[in-house]
Amino acid sequence: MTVESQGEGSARSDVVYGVQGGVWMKWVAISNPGRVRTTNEDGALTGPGMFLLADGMGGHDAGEVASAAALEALAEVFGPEPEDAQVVMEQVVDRLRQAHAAIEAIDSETGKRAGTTVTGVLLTTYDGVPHWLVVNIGDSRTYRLAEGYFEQLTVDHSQVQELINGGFLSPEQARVDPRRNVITRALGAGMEPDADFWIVPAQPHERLLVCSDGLNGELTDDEISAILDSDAAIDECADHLVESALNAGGRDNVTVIVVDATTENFADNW
Ligand SMILES: [Mn+2]
Repeated sequence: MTVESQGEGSARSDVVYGVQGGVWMKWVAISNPGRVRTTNEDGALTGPGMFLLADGMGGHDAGEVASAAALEALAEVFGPEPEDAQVVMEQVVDRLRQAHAAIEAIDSETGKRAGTTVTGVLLTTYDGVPHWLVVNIGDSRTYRLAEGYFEQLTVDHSQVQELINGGFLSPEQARVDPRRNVITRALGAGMEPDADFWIVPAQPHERLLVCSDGLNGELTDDEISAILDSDAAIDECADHLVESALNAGGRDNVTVIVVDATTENFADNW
């Protein structure tokens, strides 16, 4: 398990390979502070069958502590083999509640309340078959590209998402709306710590992207999809995504985890 370094600088993992529960995976994570912020409050946690990201808020003495606390709590869920999705979900709910209480107790020098989003996937089984347990609280995102079809697996907890649901904004308008950074759920920050979950079957070949809003705030879904849906290897894709977000302004910390996963033996396919 690796928690990518947070704080001042940029962090980039090597491409890592792993296999768990009949799913072969390779992944890479990059976390960049962006071009405006002096600190990086995002964090990433990766290991075979666990790809999670947290985007902290509240300033450097609060946000990075909050995102790290959430990821450290969730790291304890990780086991050597995938477990039943329902069991894992209950463990994640417990860990998120504990992290929420710890984050609410953080005493920030800035006076801003500490908080963090969390999103990503954990490999589980459902009816004995590999499934991804997708988790989200806040406005970080998990996307999937499979069979040429690109989709956001999560739904943001944000004010603009509620306006989209009500038909008042299009996703394109929401991306530039001044209210776009207002989130409605988080760990800490005096908010409700209720995460949403989805259980989706692992595909024969799929590419997953877990990202903070520093990516999708700068790039449209079409732009993200075009970069992911290429013959490029995951490390090239991850570099391209982060560079594109920086070139578009880099106004927030940008973190991406890109995963290729297959239920077929990669010795034959990769
Ligand atoms: Mn952010």
